[in-house]
Amino acid sequence: MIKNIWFAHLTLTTLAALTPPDIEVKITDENVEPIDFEEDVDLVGVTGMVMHAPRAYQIAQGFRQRGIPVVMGGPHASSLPLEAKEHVDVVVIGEAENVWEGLIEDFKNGCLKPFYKADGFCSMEKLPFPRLDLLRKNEYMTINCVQTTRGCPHQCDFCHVTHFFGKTYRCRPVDEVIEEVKRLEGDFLVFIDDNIAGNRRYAKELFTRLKPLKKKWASQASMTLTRDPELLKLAAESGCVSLFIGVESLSSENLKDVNKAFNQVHQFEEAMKAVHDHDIMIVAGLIFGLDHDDEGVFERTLRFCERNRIELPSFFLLTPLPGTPLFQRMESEGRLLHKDWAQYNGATVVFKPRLMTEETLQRGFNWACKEAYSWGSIFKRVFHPQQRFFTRVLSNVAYRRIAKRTPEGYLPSLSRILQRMNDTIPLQNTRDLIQRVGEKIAEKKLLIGQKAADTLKLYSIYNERLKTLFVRLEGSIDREGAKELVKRLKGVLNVEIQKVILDFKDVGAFSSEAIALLSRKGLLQTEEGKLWMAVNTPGING
Ligand code: B12
Ligand code: SF4
Repeated sequence: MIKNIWFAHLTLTTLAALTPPDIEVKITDENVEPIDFEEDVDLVGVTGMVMHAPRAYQIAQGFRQRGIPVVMGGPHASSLPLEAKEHVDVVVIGEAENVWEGLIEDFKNGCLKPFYKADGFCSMEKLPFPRLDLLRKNEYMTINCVQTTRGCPHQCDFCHVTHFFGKTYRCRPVDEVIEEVKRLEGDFLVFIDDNIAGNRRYAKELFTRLKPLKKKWASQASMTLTRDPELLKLAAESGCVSLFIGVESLSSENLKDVNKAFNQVHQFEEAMKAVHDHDIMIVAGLIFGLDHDDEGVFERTLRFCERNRIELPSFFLLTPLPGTPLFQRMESEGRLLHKDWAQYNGATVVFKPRLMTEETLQRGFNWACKEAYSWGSIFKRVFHPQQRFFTRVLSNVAYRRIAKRTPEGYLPSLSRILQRMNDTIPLQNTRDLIQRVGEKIAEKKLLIGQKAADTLKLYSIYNERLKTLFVRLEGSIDREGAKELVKRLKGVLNVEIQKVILDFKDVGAFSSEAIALLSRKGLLQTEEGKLWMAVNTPGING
């Protein structure tokens, strides 16, 4: 499976390149081959993300019991060096470039220190080319990986990148990148940058210089790239065929919460189209479990992917990674379920979600992963007028194989209902529409199209913990709209929903018939403790 879609991280190939040439180096990537714990080695280095930590510690133990010292580095060890130190002999915090050679020298002299941490970030100039020759080339989709930048100009709360690299965004000299790319065999490569277009000037120069090499490449970029037509065009012309884009959420409130408001929900569809217009495949990163996600999020998100023909939806469960602002927040709110790092893998719920239970989130996520790679959904997403149809189908088939391993899920029972409760009802009868002024309904009739909205919008969120449906209404309500609203609300009532709160604050105009109907049906009652409760209701008598 890995062979079809995975490329190797540059971590160990980079370390190997930093190792003095008189030292023999071997790389074992446990994703593609077993570890030989009996191997004749003097020093072992292990790397790993948070979810790999328990396994990294086991590996360390396997070698340490033979008396072989173990060094650990990478995202997890750098975030929690004291924890890592309990399991290994030496911890490297942060980048290795400025400390690795010294560490090896200390090892030779028998004076290894417990921690190594560079004084600052390394220079991006003259970095040695990673030792790709040490990888089992046939075990990956490609081993042609190159890094052009480190860090990201943004600071999304859930992301480990800013925590690791601080607010820096560092670029390698374009000449050196081009030289490295030229040396690669074959015509496809992956730029493993976190955000290849973080510096527009640099990216433009890089893409321009790549053009004559006639390579095809894939990478990751933030949504901001889609707002620069010139840069997007250059990317495509320089051979970009696929981009991982962090869409994250279809809710602006969610995006604001995690410091990612630069992703503008109303521009998403246009942005996806712009990327497709350049024949670039989209791998969209989407997170479930953010604080404004309710049970409707799974289906809503999947349908968004289908409507926009996103080739490879990549769903993740929100995961508070140690070191990130999200982790601090969740920990201080007492919402972390445990610190079993192996489960911090983006596919297991490890915190208490706000609007649903852990179980609903997990099952809904499982459902979305499986459903996205059902044939039905694949067909909806892969038919494009653009080229590379077979690449699209083949990568979907590879993802489908992985999705099949996801445990059974189900669409939460309220999902369909919530879709209907998040809708727009058009206004039909404008005759006796009257305007709401502050707390009152004014006598004055309105001319539709001039002041009143010609729709009634429903924004609904279900809080599974409180078993309460919150419905915010916006726009204008005529008699037909009120009837439809009553029908829908009565339809949602089932044993799970114990309370419905209707918020009329953003309703600017009502017809008197609508008010009469809503009041007759009890939807304007403001008393607490009842099944229905209305807030911000209009002053009915004007
Ligand atoms: C490429 C990549 C991927 C690829 C993997 C490639 C593939 N196999 O197909 C894909 C897209 C699939 C991927 C997936 C995931 N990834 Co990823 N990925 C990266 C990325 C962008 C580059 C990794 C890389 O090669 N870096 C370049 C090397 C040179 O840097 P480095 O690894 O940091 O190593 C340096 C130092 O850390 C240190 N060092 C590291 N290890 C060691 C060991 C020793 C002994 C020493 C001395 C030093 C040392 O020295 C190196 C040189 O300075 C990183 C981000 C990043 N900037 O690193 C994220 C990153 C590693 N991924 C991350 C995450 C969370 C994931 C996922 C879990 C996402 C998810 N929720 O599903 C999955 C997990 C996949 C899996 N099962 O492993 C996080 C890890 C966070 C954490 N704290 O654990 C990172 C940091 C990105 C982020 N947004 O926060 N990933
Ligand atoms: S834009 Fe992407 S890489 Fe940058 S901080 Fe946000 S999530 Fe991380």
